[in-house]
Amino acid sequence: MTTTTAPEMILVETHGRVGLIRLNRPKAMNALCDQLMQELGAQLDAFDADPAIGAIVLTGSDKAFAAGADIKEMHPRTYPLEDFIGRHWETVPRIRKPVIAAVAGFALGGGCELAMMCDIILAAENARFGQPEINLGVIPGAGGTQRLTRAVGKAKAMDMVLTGRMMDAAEAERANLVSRLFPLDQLVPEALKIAARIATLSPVAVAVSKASVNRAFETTLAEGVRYERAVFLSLFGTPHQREGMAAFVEKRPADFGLG
Ligand code: CO8
Repeated sequence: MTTTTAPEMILVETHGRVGLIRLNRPKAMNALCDQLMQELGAQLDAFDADPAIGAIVLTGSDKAFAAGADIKEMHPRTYPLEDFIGRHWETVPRIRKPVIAAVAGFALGGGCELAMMCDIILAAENARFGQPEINLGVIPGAGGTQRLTRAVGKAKAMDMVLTGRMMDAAEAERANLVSRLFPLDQLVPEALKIAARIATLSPVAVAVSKASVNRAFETTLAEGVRYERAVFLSLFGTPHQREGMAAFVEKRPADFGLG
């Protein structure tokens, strides 16, 4: 027998074919403790396995997406560490369905890293991003030095990581960390609309689009283009390619059989 406990630190909703996860530890600014990361990972896996879900939105509160890994939980740890690093942290990049981060308020440290693991970052005008770990005598540990550098370039990444300063939403959009900005009250509704649009499309094409763009961060241009070409050709073996192209030719909306 398996016993499952209801999550306590996340709120879960479904909106049609979109799964919405809200980080919900308001007293701790959504600090990412082990329990929260475990609950988040389990829910992401559950949405990924559910054919009724086509895309996922991950958000926090109006004040904080997440203010980082839980410093109170981390501070007594010594080296060598138990394996807490990465135990539940790599779920977003691992799952096949796209995850949209809808960031309002603080996205700091592990919170900024979690947002950067997502496939699209949307931000409210009050969003603030930062990698302040240097203030704690450590460095980012969930990809901050790598994903921030790839997103905003070396000069700005060094500036953020070495000084621990925060970037406001406008600077984050200018620096290409964020794809679109919205007024705070529009953030989650707009994220749900974008996710709903993605969720109407071919799930196979969506999953391989995510994988293919992510490949750009992991390989050379020539290898990446070869990978993309092989995946592109393989889609001609799917009914969705036939339906998508037939619908265009017949001037009608495509029906990918998603109900
Ligand atoms: N961890 C634990 N508790 C936190 C955290 C945190 N990261 N952030 C805020 N809190 C708690 C505060 O302690 C406070 O609790 P209490 O009321 O019990 O004292 C409550 O949330 C509210 O916070 P503040 O009173 O500080 O609220 P302010 O509005 O004054 O400030 C800030 C908000 C600016 C967000 C401030 O709380 C802050 O600077 N927080 C810490 C930010 C930070 O340093 N983040 C980086 C953490 S280290 C990290 O993320 C490493 C990631 C490595 C991941 C590796 C795993 C694979």
